Order: sequence, then C-alpha cells, then structure tokens
Amino acid sequence: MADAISLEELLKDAPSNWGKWGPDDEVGSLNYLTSQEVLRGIDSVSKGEVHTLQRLINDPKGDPVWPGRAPAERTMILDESTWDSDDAPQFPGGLHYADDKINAFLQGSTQYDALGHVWYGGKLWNGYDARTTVGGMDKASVEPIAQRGVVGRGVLLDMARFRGKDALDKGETFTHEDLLACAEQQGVTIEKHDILVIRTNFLQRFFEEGDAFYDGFNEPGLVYSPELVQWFQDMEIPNLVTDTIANEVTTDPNNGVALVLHNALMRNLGVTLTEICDLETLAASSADDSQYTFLYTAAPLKVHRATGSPVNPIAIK
Ligand code: UVW
Repeated sequence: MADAISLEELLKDAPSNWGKWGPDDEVGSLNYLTSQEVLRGIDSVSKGEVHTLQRLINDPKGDPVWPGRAPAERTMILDESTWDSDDAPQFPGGLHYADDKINAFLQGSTQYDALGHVWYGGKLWNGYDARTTVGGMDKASVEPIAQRGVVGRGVLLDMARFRGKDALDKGETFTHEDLLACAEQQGVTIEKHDILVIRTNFLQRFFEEGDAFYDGFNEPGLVYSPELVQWFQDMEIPNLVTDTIANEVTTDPNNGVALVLHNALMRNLGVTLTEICDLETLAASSADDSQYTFLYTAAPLKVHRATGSPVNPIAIK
C-alpha cells in the first residue's frame, strides 16, 4: 500500500456543491429529492410489497459497529418484578407496566450520517467551520435531514449477486462502472436523482467470520476515483445506502487514505450516507421478480445537534 497522502491534497481538484443551495444549506444533495422525485418513486410501486431495511438493534447475533463504538445497551427499568416490591408505585386500578431505556451510539446501527459527520481541513459540508461541531453539531447535523425526510426512487444494485457470490470478500472493491454493469445485468437503468441501494451481503461474512473479516479497515465497497465522484455529481445522486458499516472500502487500497468517499461524496457533494442496512429480503424479492426499483422512504429520528440517527428505511415495490 502506498503512503497515505492528505485528503486535502487528494481531493484538491474534486467537484464540490458548496454554496449550490445557498450559504445556510444543511441537507445537500437531498435537495434533488423534489416532490417530482417522490412521484417518480411512487411510479415504481406496483405490488404494494413492503421491505423494512433496518437491522435489529440488540440482535442476539451481535451488532456490527465501527471501531471505538459499542453495541447499544437496553436496560429494563420496570417489569413485573418491580411491581412485586413493597415500594413499587401504586396506580389506581392496579396498573402495571414495563419500561426500558437504551444507551446507544447514534451511529451504532442502521443509520443516517449527518452531512457534518466527517471533514478535513477544518471545514464541513458547505464550508461550515469544524468548530461548529464542538459540544454538538450547530451546523449540518442530522436534524434538518430528519425534518425533511428522505423519499424518492430507490434502485437496488446487488453487487454480490452480480459477482456471482453469496457475499463480497474482505476489501473487495467496485466502481461506478461496476454499478452500471450490475444495473445492466439486472435490466434496470440508473436514472438521475436515484437513491442507490448497494448490497454486498457484508453482514453474512461479518457474522460468520467476526474480527477475521472486519477489523475496521477493509470492508468491501466502492473505491474512490475522480471519475466515480464526477459520476455521482453528474447523476445528482442524493443518497447512498449500503449494508456495510462505512459504505466504502474503508481504507483506500490505492492511496492508504481512510474514508475518502465519506469526504468526496458527503463533505464535498452533500450526498447523504445510510449505513448498515439489512437488504436481504429486498434482494431476494428483486432476484425473484426482477424488479429492482421501488419507492424508498426514510425518516431518521429528530435528534437535536446529532451527528447521525438510527433509522428504519422502507422500500415499497
Ligand atoms: C465514520 O465515518 C467514522 O463512521 P461511519 O462509517 O459510521 O460513517
């Protein structure tokens, strides 16, 4: 692997959408998802078939997380044992109830990243100063994304099936050219403003092989090239959704840099990233009926000043 150069140097001539939607914009390429795009998504609904894309939080199999994050902890606060105790609260009529709470990384499960979630050179999406992240995101948090919601036409690109595998390998990369070839094989055309939903089946390998497959640095995924970034820009892609933890080959094998696409796509173009989705029932259905387009909807939680939010996206075919 070559020595890593800085993101600033690597992306110095890369396209940018800063300022395109005004100096106060915090939702970036989601601006492409106009009401017309919602109707285009609805046009791909023919069966009324619903697929939820969130992974189970506190899955007994385990929760895949980025290094440094921990799986969510759910704690029971009130259950039937509480009501047996002498100092249990009393409610008229003999009411008992259960309560619990969750202590979770906002990016520790299926999630939307806020546009300000990553940066380099001291500047976030739209040129906001990185100091605006201190103590909470004053700019480009997940809140404005949650306020507007995400609805449009989704296209599933099943890269695992396209490569003839159950799941892609550790560090296996693909490009926009591969996405186009995959779409062609699936008999679907990627259109401008489509929400790209890419399946690698990473989670199968993660659960089968654990740390030997995922060490935080070598997921299967898209790999940076200037042409790929330009393609996202030309296609005005609003949202990139995958079943991996980082949506890209975490360490770029060509330059040793971490999370290049987080920066080239999210920080610079304002493309929102949605990570750790469960695409398995959607993929099985699409392989069965050869329909790879759907109405994609997602409502991240409205968390004030947050860098991301859990979400349960829904695909309707
Ligand atoms: C980081 O970018 C650090 O994490 P994620 O892959 O959750 O966006």
